[in-house]
Amino acid sequence: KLNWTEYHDYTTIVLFLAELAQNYPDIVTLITIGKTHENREMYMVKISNSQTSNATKNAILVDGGIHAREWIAPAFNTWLIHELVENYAAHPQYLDNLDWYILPVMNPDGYVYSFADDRLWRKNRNPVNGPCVGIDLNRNFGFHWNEGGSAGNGCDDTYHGPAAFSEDESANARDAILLVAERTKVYLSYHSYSQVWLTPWGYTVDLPEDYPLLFDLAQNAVNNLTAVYGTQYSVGSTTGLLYVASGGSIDWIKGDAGIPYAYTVELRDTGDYGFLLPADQIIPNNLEMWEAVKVVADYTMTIA
Ligand code: 0X9
Ligand code: ZN
Repeated sequence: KLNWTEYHDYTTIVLFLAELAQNYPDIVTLITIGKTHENREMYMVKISNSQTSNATKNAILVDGGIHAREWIAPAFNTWLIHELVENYAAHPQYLDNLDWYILPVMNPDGYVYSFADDRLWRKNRNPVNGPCVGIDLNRNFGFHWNEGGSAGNGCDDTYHGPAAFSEDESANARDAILLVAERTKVYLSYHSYSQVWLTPWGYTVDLPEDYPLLFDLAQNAVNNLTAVYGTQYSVGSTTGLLYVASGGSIDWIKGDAGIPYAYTVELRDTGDYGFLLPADQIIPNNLEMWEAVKVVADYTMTIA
């Protein structure tokens, strides 16, 4: 049993997922999707109500923790899993009409390292580059890889790696995502911090042709989020609001995997604490973000 009054290490998170799968066998499947560089098991949680199962439900894919130090992202994802499953009776429509695939921690090695050694670690832990360890997994995805906003120097925090999908973690995520991509309409990639809801593209200042649709859904989601505590989020494209960054997960998700509504969401805060978001903000962060996710889920049910 997990709580959300503190941040949890990888072992504790995995234990929580295993228990949930055991307690709710008709709803939760824990899928192992491969091992990390340091040989940790990576998990994708499938949440699907077998009582209402059919082959045509739309699906929502969620990840977090691509960047190790962004602890609020796994903390939201585990809470989202909890809410969907253990609070099913309060909102059965979200499981009766949708399937969910959640990758709560996409960079387990980095996450463990950020607990044990360096709280501000970002990359994975592959020492491919001599003394400087790690590849930025959010520069390693294979759609317009290495086309700007990523580093070729292995000592840099945005090092894109020796090739697209060179890393175990990004390759495992790619393979697992491709298996479920067809029915998946929405992808939410949780990061922190800065309170922005970003659309593709990251590799170019050009906007996707369906940008108005992506923008409207995001803006509606953010409006309901803000209604909870007044927390402000900005909506826009990655290059419009942040910077050019190629090799990011959402670009590949939209450009290659063909999932139309692909977003990067940067959670609390705007810099007062930054990556060191105090644990007493986990629950408020999660409650307001849940309102946004519900808007997305309601919409996803209507996509043909
Ligand atoms: O730079 C990043 O990877 C993300 N920001 S963070 O501060 N969490 O590192 C933004 C990623 C935006 N999406 C793409 N680059 N496609
Ligand atoms: Zn990040």
